[in-house]
Amino acid sequence: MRTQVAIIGAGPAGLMLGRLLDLAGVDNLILERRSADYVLGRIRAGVLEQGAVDLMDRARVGQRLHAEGLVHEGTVLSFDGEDLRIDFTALVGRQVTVYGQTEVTRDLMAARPDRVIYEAEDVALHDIDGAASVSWVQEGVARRIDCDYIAGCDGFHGVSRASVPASAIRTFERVYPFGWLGVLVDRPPVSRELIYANHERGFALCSQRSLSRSRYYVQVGTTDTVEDWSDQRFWDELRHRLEPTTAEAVETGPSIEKSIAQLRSFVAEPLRFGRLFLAGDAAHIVPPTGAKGLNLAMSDVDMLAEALIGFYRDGSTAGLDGYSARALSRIWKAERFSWWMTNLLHAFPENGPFGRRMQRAEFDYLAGSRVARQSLAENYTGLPH
Ligand code: FAS
Ligand code: PHB
Repeated sequence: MRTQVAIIGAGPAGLMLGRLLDLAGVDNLILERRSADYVLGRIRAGVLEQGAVDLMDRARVGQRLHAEGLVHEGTVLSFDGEDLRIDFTALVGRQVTVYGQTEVTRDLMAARPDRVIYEAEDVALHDIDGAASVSWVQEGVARRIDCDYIAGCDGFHGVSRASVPASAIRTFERVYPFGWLGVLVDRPPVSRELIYANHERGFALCSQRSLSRSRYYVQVGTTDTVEDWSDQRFWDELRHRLEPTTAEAVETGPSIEKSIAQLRSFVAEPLRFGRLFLAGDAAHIVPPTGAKGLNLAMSDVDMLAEALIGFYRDGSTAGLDGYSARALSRIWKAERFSWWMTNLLHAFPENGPFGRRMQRAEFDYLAGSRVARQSLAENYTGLPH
């Protein structure tokens, strides 16, 4: 068997890349180790930048997004119960759209029913510097496909980055001393817009998936487990951390999903190794505070698709040769913003009273400076692809 591009991973990055290549007539095959249901069952991101919305439209899968997505013109930062609204429209003339990653994945899955192999076991990359190929096991049968290029879209724990010799790759990492406990509940959101709260007990986030389904998070310790957190304990802690009238207005209910994500910042350099390219979480991780993870995966794939299509359309390798530097330039700016938002909004007891005063001063500066709020709005709504 042979294809032009073998894509490893059927998360948002892999599926979007496959879709864009399909539309441009570039043959590709996606290999996913999990089942489609398993991939859809992972509850993750919730906010799309305009660049990601535009990419969904270019991929001709944006119909449901425009019908069901919620356009948000701003967000609220709350510091010890004091709220500050960041008005995206007034500050930068852009908005974000609340539309769950699960729905993005569902829309992309529906667009390419056949060229994804799910439950592909033991995926392995071969000869990434020469005659590249990928092998896997499917229903007990060993299979292999030759390809021109491999796109590693298999997330942080995938096989692609792990296939690169340690001497050829450099990584940068910051692991945060806390995690996010997330709860999904079928109750109306407490507010029209998202609320990011910094309380001395810890961070909290009020988000949403629709007008009848909400997503809430609280900062927890790195050793906490889901079992440590009954629904009642979660709702009590969330309310402690919100401005009192907001806390009172939270509609609680039984959690339909509850999970803990550890927070880290991570970047691998470079993003190309011969015929292998890395995109999405395979290349980088951001703490979800700035809602950048999914959006970065989309901008990586936007650039990689343009480079691959350019090669097959007119034989130019310029896009492929420039992909790593171009993607990393945007990745590092998103890493910075996500790191900055995380430091602004979480409790860092190890930083002591001085550290808390620095957070208060940052919040007061935002409250008093339109320019500071413009910078936050420019980054949150997304820098250009
Ligand atoms: P993904 O991890 O989504 O997809 C990679 C795919 O590759 C998976 O389906 C996996 O099964 C497959 N795979 C892995 N190894 C393989 C192998 N060896 N062979 C074949 N396939 C393989 N971002 C936000 O913006 N907001 C959030 O709130 C948020 N919450 C998150 C919570 C968690 C627990 C995690 C892990 C991430 C969260 N993110 C969040 C980030 C997340 O949305 C990612 O940025 C996004 O899923 C990136 O998409 P992909 O790069 O496609 O990687
Ligand atoms: C979410 O709804 O899951 C979400 C929203 C904004 C973030 C992180 C997560 O910054």
